[in-house]
Amino acid sequence: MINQTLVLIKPDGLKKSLTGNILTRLSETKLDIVAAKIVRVSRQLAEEHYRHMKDRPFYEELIKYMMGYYHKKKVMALVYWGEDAINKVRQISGATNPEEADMVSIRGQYGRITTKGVYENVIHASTNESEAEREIKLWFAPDELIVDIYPVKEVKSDKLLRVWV
Ligand code: 3AN
Repeated sequence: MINQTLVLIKPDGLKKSLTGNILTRLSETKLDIVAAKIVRVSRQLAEEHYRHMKDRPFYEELIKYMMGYYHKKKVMALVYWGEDAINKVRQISGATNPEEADMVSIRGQYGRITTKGVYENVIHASTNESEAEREIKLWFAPDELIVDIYPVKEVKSDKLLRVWV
């Protein structure tokens, strides 16, 4: 079944100069990249992304981690599309806990647990179709994807827009 998934290279992945390595590992899946950008993560975006983790004891640390506590406060967001994309990317990403992840998975290779107990696991990958839809719509506007994955509508707006001069 063809589907799509949100991938985030988290701030530790960017800080450690792992972007190329992670994209190379992901290219083993032979999936298509249909959207990509660098994002500075606001608290609001981090909280919305991890809203299902709100009751967990490490929630505050998790939010700070996603916003970036190194000087490189950025995340790379991508959408991968193709046959069984969600499972293929989850598989190559490895388990949530980088110490338990398969050692040749992305998290197994590059992740760590800090002395504070934060799982710095370098990558996020959507878990299922409904989460993928929620997350892709949260991180990307329709025009930032090169394919129409979900239905869109056109709205007239007098919103202030920033344009190039
Ligand atoms: P996954 O990212 O593998 O889907 P989730 O959704 O259970 O896993 O967890 C979201 C994020 O919360 C993880 N990527 C990780 O950064 C962090 N996390 C999960 N469990 C723990 C934990 N026990 N201790 C610290 N951080 C955790």
